[in-house]
Amino acid sequence: MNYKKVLCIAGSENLGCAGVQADIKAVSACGAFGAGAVTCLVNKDSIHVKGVQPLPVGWVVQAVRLFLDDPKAEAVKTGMLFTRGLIEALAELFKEYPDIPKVVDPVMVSYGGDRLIEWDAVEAYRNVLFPLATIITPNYREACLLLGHDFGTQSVEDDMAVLCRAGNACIVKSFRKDGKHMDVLGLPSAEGLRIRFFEKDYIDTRNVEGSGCSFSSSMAAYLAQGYGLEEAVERAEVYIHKAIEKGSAYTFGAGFGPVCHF
Ligand code: PXL
Repeated sequence: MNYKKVLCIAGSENLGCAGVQADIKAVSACGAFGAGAVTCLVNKDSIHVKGVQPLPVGWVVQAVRLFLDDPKAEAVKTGMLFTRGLIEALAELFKEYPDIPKVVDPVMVSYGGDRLIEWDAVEAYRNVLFPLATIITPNYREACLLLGHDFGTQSVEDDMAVLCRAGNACIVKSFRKDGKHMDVLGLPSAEGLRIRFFEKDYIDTRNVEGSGCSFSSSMAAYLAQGYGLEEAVERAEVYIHKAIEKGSAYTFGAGFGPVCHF
């Protein structure tokens, strides 16, 4: 038998709510084999990030290359990359592996509002990594940072076209409009960009730390198992909704707690 392997390239987060810890739990819960190439070490409590130690770019690139050459991955997911140097180096590396589906979660801010990226790296995402991504998964705040204006105030369709400009699909998470909560999916096709809205019942909980990490990782797990992109997105939507619902029953520290992965 063969494992369906997902390589998660992401930060390590000491509480186990977000980052590579969350990624591997989500991948496991969704039926695939989760591996982690750690990009940086994050120290935080349940509210704030207290410190970030990036690992050397060459070290991270070596970890990724070793996995992609042997044992090889059926899908890759990127999370917190933090520096422009790492984003550029990974983009160069990914060009050698064009056939592996790549979920790029452009992690920029934590739920507590702390910065998880160096500002000059936002540009690098747009210029070099998005063109190589199968799908990008910004949350609402990250979509605004990528666009340079508030997402969806003028035209959702126009903003999605910008976010999908490099040929990648995109799902913007947690967009609120007219009292509704939704994720907005843009799927490029020969007939143009197709937009889908996933409307959601709002779950009133602070246990959403790492929900973005877990969502993108679950999508990568489904892609690794051979589901098409749209079905992988649909399954990831169901998974994360259940994980947030279950997680809402728990208490975890004073601030933002985890989703319940299993
Ligand atoms: O949830 C965003 C996130 C992603 N990756 C790492 C993090 C966090 C939030 O704190 O620490 C490593």
